[in-house]
Amino acid sequence: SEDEISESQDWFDGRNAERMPGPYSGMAEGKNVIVLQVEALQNFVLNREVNGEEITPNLNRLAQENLYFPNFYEQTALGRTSDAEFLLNTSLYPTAEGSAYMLYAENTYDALPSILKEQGYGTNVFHPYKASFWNRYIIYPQLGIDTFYSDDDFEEAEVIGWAINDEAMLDQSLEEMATFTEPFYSHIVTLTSHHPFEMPEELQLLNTEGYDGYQDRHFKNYLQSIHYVDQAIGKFVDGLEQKGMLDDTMLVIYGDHSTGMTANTKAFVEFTEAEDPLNYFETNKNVPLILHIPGAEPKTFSQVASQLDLAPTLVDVLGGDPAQHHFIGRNMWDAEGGRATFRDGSFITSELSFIASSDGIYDNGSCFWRMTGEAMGVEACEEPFKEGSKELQISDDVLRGDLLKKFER
Ligand code: GP9
Repeated sequence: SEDEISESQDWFDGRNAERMPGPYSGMAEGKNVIVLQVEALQNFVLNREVNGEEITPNLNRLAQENLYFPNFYEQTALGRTSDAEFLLNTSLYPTAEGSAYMLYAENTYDALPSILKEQGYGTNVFHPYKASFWNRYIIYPQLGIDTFYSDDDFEEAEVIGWAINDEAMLDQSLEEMATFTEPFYSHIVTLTSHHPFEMPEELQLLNTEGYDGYQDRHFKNYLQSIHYVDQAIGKFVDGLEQKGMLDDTMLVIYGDHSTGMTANTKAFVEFTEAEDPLNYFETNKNVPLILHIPGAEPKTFSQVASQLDLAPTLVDVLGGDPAQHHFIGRNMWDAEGGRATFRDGSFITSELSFIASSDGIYDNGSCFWRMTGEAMGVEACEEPFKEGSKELQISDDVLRGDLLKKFER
């Protein structure tokens, strides 16, 4: 309706009026952009050892040598991997039912690839699976993706789980990228570390003694799988360096979503100290974000940020103006205001965590003071809850009404 259009437009105007250039504004202008979205990569494996060996030595090094957000959260819903892509590209929330990729594939979007295309970028996605899965081949053109390299576009290689292994996939993607006209935007969506994380014997290179019991097999498999993917990522980044491409590339690495391990996976709960509901909630939503911006000094950012914040933040670093677009997320350099709101209304800020009740009744949710883990009355969480709920509503209105087509540009 007309009312919805003007309400949403006003809301975006308000959000845009708050935007400020970040400390790396324009620093990667004209650089290539490679976004490595890693299947089921969670933050709890970084900087941790098993039997004295690092699980993710390459990601640990990359986090240390670049910009690292250890308090970064995933906001996917039923659309899983596709929701993470959607959050990255549009800075809108996933849908509560179904998935945006399936329900709104033909909408008009104000998406990162389209924006970069206007700045002269070639845009593409590498994902070695069926092009029709998650409706990708329908929505990608709407997001501004020129070329989609899907299963048939990769050469044969050993299949692990759903597709050719990440090492071969990354290798082939790199060879292809090296032929691209610059600047380019490449979104790589990995797949080897997909649930149930089973790896061939000869690629189980981590000593997981102590995690081999029947109940914990899942956790053990996950560690092996992520250890393998870490090695593949290390090789990919070395390859970028050897080809002289790393200095001309803004590289973004993050985990798409949680592992699906529940509070019943004993080894996981023990390893992450996620015994109580608050720790489990926070650990389960926490994925790493690593940004390589050529010339930026290494730094770790402790603020809360989320997948929704990627598009506005990247546009700013790449020399565009996020205030000219319709992003719900915020600039993640803002140390104070960070909030990760999840599809069910739960949220995490630097001070508070709110776990929404499954009956949807606000008062039945649980509000915690994060510093101490102390439970608070729900009133303490009301303000950030309302802000997040408003964002969810705006996002839903935009999708249902295909409003981005109707806004005055
Ligand atoms: C397959 C991949 C599946 O293309 O996206 O990942 P999922 O969505 O099941 O995590």
